[in-house]
Amino acid sequence: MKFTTYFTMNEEEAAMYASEKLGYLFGDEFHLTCKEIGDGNLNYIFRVVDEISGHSIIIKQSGPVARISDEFKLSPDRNRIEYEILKLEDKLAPGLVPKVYGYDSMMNCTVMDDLSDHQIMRKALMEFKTFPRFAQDISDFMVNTLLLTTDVVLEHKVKKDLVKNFINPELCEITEDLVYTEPFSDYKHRNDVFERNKDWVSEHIYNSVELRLETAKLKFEFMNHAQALVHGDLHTGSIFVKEDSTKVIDPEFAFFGPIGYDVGNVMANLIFAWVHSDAHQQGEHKQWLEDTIVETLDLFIEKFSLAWDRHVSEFSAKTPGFKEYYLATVLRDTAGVTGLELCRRIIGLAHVKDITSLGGNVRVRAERICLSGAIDFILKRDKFTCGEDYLITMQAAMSKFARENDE
Ligand code: SR1
Ligand code: MG
Repeated sequence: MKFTTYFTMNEEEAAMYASEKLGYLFGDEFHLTCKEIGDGNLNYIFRVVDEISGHSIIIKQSGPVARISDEFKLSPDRNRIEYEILKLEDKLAPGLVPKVYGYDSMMNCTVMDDLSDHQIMRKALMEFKTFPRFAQDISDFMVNTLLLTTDVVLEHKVKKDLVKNFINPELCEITEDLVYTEPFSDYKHRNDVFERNKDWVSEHIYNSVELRLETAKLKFEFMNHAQALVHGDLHTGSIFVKEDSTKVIDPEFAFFGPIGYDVGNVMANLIFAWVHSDAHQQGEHKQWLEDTIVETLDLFIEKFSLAWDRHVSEFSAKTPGFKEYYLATVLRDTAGVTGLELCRRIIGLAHVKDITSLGGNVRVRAERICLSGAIDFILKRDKFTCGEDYLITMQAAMSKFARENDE
């Protein structure tokens, strides 16, 4: 096989691909085996192991349609975007992304470090593990990849060139539909709401004209505010962790969009872990998550401000008061996106296991707490200026549920 024409590989073909094209990564003598280990919504992830040395690599291949549903036809070029962005992010935030070894534009695949000694963060949090470095690492990642790709730091023409290179219309369309539109109307009839919460969602979400208006405003900001090179899908399923290491993976949704899109995704997914721990009555873990929710945003704010002073040289951006104005808009977007992500993972097509793994009454309760908090995050988004504000809102949503349900 020469792999000169594109096709989606199976395990055996991926092992042959590695033998033919990637032998240089394994030394003189090797015996390769391969297993497809992906559980994401879009791509195929092949783990190739040399049974002689034990050395392993990952080949990530994108197909012409999403794995979750043929309805999503997507250019495999997303793999190029992912490869180029991982290289760029490795420069901006060293040590916080996997190393990439190569990209094949014919087979639409990228070869990268095998992070099997790490665990996907969502799964690890669902096993009630804690990660003391996480808030520090993720705030570094966000400040360095986001602020440093804005035009308050980059020369304006350099930034515009990057915007051009990372136009990502098909993946952005998924986000526009699944995150910003469908959870608030179900107009494409693709939503997937837990049966026992359907009436609640109709009453509090679909019937709210105010919510529809505010999410429409957020949607057009997402589409038109080419602020920084955002990861675009920064949930806990896109983060690998172990005790002393954090690695952000999967930047295929990346494009120039609002900084708050990434920060809000991190906040919302920590909140999912928090309701999951609460549902399992894991007091200590829940407390760690509360500290982490607060710390993540507060460290982001602190480091963003310090990095601004260090890196911003643009004439207008240095005007006194502009940093505070800019950061306030980022924080407002962050709260709005936190609310959107909380809604879409409960109402929309793509769910999260933190919630779907819960059964019966426990799931009903967890979903309503998240959705009540989400409504506040969206409608009152200019009121969320520090980490504590997030916790107060979620604790209030929990108390409200208890009051209304005689708990
Ligand atoms: C059709 S893709 C559904 C979701 O999976 C990805 O991870 C993104 O979060 C997307 O919205
Ligand atoms: Mg992904």
